[in-house]
Amino acid sequence: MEMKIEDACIEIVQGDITREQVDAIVNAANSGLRGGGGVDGAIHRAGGPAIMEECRKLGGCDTGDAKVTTGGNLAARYVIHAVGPVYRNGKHGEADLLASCYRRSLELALQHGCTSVSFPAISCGVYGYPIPEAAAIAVRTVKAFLKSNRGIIYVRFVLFSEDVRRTFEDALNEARES
Ligand code: AR6
Repeated sequence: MEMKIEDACIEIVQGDITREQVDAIVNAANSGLRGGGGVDGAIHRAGGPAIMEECRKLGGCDTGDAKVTTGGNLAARYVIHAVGPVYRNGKHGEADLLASCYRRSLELALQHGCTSVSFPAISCGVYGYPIPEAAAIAVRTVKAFLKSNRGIIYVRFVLFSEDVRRTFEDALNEARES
């Protein structure tokens, strides 16, 4: 499924983000940039040790922020490591922090000359964010960014499971009307 925004396009697909042929893929990292399970583990496994070598020099990353490394052996030139919030009850600034992850990732992608970026469902695994809320924030934030910035022409949400993919599609449909 896709949606056009100015000269750009948001696309939702189901798949493995490590296989994306885009300028940058976004990782759902932790604040130590130490690697872990989920999509983080998959990206480090597929991209090889060069990614962790750079991560070690970055001194961690605040929640809601992002940092860039090489893509190592991946087809993507860069990995943008974004640190999503751990979901508690929604009253600890989680929505703002999650939106900030998407915005900061796109800002960094622009600064590095990327025109295409793929995102996973940040915070939707181990960090426990309710998927419908996370999907609405993700889609809304990316749409707003593409409306007010030129340069990135292709943003893909690459969702691992069918239910998460469907939930992101629902959020994209809702965002068409707003
Ligand atoms: N491609 C696309 N999506 C994936 C892939 C993949 N290869 N593998 C998993 N997902 P999570 P978080 C989905 O837990 O909630 C790590 O240990 C997964 O199904 O990876 O932000 C980090 O080091 C889910 O929908 O990230 C942190 O400590 C989504 O990616 C912590 O987990 C995100 O799930 C971050 O937790």
